[in-house]
Amino acid sequence: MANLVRLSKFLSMVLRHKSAKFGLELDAQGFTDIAAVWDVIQAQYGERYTRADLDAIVAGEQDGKQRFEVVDGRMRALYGHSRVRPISYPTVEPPVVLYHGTHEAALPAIRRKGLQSMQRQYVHLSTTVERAREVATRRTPEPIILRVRALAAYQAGVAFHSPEALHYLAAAIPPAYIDFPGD
Ligand code: HQG
Repeated sequence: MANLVRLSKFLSMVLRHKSAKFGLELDAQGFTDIAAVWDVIQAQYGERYTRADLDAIVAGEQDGKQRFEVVDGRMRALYGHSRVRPISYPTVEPPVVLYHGTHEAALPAIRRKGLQSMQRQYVHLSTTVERAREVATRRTPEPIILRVRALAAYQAGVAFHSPEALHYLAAAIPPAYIDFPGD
């Protein structure tokens, strides 16, 4: 079977960061014709992937996480854009608690300044401890799981967005709403 994770990573790179390099024009909300995306895939990989593989990635089948959406024949990355191209997500009420996995070295700064979006446009928060741990395992074998009192933050005016079911985005989380392990 063709490697869907590889294709998903390629499409994240193209639709989040490098659309111009691949000749794609994104509209103000980050969409481009899925036919043009399919052309880019064929130019890059020849016949390695099928059109059904592209649909599988849009559905998140490669690892259960939805990173893209297609609306009326147009496709976009749901989040993660490096350009100043803010997708205007609706604001939603978050669950009482969300989780963020991080690494030991980041803790002093997070205690002082809270969670910040760093190189991305938003802080990424997970609905489950397991997912938060997976995210942090990209950086460290011993993740630290922070518990974010999301509903309280929301009630105090922090805006939350949820482009897909397992994750929430926020511009920043002040330290007052973060529970650190061992405190
Ligand atoms: C840390 C993947 C110092 C933060 C995953 C993290 C995720 C701070 C790192 C998504 C800090 C940023 C996002 C502060 C936060 N001082 N460090 N004040 N605040 N940090 O990669 O959350 O596969 O930008 O803890 O599935 O690790 O791309 O964010 O360690 O959902 O679709 O700074 O990326 O999605 O790292 O991962 P990242 P993340 P995709």
